[in-house]
Amino acid sequence: MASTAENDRLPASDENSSPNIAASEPNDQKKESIGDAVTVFHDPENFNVKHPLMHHWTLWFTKPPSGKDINWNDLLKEVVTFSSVEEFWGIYNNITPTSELGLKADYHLFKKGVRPEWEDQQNKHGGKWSYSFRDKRAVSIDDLWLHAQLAAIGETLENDDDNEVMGVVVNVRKGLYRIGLWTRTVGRSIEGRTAAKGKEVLENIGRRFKEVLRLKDPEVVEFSGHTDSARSSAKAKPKYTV
Ligand code: MGP
Repeated sequence: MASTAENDRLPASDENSSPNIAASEPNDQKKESIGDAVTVFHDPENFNVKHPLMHHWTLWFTKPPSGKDINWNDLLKEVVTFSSVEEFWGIYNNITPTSELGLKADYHLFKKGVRPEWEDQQNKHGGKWSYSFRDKRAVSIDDLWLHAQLAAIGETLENDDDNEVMGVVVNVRKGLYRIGLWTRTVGRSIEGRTAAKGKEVLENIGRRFKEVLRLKDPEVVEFSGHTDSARSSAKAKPKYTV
């Protein structure tokens, strides 16, 4: 595990895992209702059965730059990889909340094996949905970032065969927090999928993301391709909106 600690709470250690689920006392009725599945109720004393996630996920951190000429890639640090619900909560409960990070810091939660960079082989044809929360004091950024992470690891942002979601990101900037969702494609036609279907898949993901961020209808979530972001920073015209 790489050390990126900005303070003692980052990164987390596995011993601190404190599952928040199924925390109530076990009883026979519960044992019956869960049938043969191996769950925490089978070992209530040690409480050590883990609930696997569909994918392994890696948390990354972008350190705020200390000087002007620091390369973006040098600031990006891998923190920890996990693959169960319990490990997620253990990490979540022991890292610095977004609201306490310095300006220019980011958290990135990506599928294991994907670097949270445009250049990664699995990102280079992709893009991101994103929304900027401009009233920093009014927004519960820690809750929203938690919801975004739970939606990603719980696989509720896309349908089973979409294979689009790469990860989620939160940026702390002067005057705004931004939460993004990176996708593998920009909705073009790929094998077995027309361009129209690709666009529909991406827009459905965008709509689910908008719900996760608790945004109202008039608030607009924008999608841009990474090549446009790389070329023209934040000024690129969005490709889709929901
Ligand atoms: P940003 O963090 O996505 O947006 O990119 P921010 O901070 O709101 O700034 P702005 O540029 O949109 O106004 C900030 C800068 O970090 C980019 O301009 C790039 O120089 C660099 N950067 C960000 N990302 C995600 C990448 C990346 O994936 N690869 C590389 N090489 N640089 C990146």
